[in-house]
Amino acid sequence: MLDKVVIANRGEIALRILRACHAMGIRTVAVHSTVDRNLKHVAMADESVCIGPAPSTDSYLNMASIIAAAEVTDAQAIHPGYGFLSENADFAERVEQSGFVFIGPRADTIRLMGDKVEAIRAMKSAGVPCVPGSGGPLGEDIVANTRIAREIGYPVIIKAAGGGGGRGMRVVHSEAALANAITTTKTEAKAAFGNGEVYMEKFLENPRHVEIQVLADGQGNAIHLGERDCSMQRRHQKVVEEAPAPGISAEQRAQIGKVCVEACIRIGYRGAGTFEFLYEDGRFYFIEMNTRIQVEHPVTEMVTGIDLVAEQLRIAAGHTLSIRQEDVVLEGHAIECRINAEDPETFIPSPGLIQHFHAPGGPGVRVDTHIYEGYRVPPNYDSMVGKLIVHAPDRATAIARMRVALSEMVVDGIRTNIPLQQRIMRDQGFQAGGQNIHYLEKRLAERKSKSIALG
Ligand code: MV4
Repeated sequence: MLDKVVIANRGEIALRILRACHAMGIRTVAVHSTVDRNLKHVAMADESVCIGPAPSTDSYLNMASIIAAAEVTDAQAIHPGYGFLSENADFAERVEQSGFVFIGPRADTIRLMGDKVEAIRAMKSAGVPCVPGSGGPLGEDIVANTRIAREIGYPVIIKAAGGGGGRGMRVVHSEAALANAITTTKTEAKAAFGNGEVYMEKFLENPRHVEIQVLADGQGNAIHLGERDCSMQRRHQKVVEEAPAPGISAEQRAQIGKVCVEACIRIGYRGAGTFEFLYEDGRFYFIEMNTRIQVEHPVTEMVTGIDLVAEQLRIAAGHTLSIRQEDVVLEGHAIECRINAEDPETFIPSPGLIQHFHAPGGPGVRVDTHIYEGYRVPPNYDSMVGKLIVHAPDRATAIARMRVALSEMVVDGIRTNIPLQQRIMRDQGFQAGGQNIHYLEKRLAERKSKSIALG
């Protein structure tokens, strides 16, 4: 097994990684920015290294500082968590060239999935169902592009090859708007990602966001751990996630899961990964692959009983997968509410001092958070300060448990989105299940117009 791991992240995920390491007898090195010296995992780590000032570009994105921290502490491996450098192929490459293990896929796999055109090409040829589209980058010829759009049928969406996660996209409803949309998306993509390549897909109007979790050892073995529904989102930020996805049958799950597993084996995938799909009219359409552990991984852990971070560490240590597909059994239903330090009405970030904190508890309740009484949420990073996860025999019971847990939870001193999460848990549409990606934003817009109308 690995003997010492650098945790190249902060907040709740750094604590989650530290817990997995310590449970496996692996020593930990916390790397942190100057404003983060009071993070909970920094206090718990075997060693800690300050890697720079508050701005993440100077600390959590500073590749040289993080690798230097691994060198001075004589660590063996680096866990990137999510965000920051987790999907940076150049970082993964530099980590390995410096003689450390990158806890994630090979650098060339990360690079492949970072180029959405190439990722779709690879997945399509591996038999993964994709959205009808250009099947490659768009050229300059507007006549050719118009023909592609006509074949796909309007509306279409123009996406940047270097984009992803909602950045660099434009919907086109008519032929008249096509040429301009392509030009503008290209220009923006070149400026934002240094890559002006764009591609075209059929625009699906009312899909759900359903993703498949996989684990692969890079030695010819892969399994899937079922799906998560992440359709409850606002501005490409997930708000609530759940597993399994409402209305997906065991047969459908096994079928799409098998396709993902075969694709993993085909590309020699290593580590934890997520296949992102749009799901509409009973069909899956691949859009992107994430090559990291994700924020919402706990809902999968709760329904499978598998510790995904521990599996990442075992795979990084060179072990073959010890879990067989037939050993993956889904039990019950899990829901995660992201807890953000933000105003529940305006969504404006609300950093500051946590004056009181009471974590909820009881059967099937899990709290993944780094906050504590007296902790000051800095203004420099993402506003997510924790995740509340519940597990129950069925979805209705999970919602009931989440309602109780949210009502028990006290985070005083800052504003949080707990009131928003309480409204979602009481919402009839959410309770019905299976809402699409536009549902939450529509409900929020309705509420806003009502509050204006009522003064
Ligand atoms: C789409 C789409 C509809 N049709 N592609 C947004 C994030 C990026 N991962 C892909 N996204 C979308 N791609 C086609 N062909 C709608 C979205 C989309 C979306 C997807 C998942 C979760 C939330 C979303 C919110 C708006 C748009």
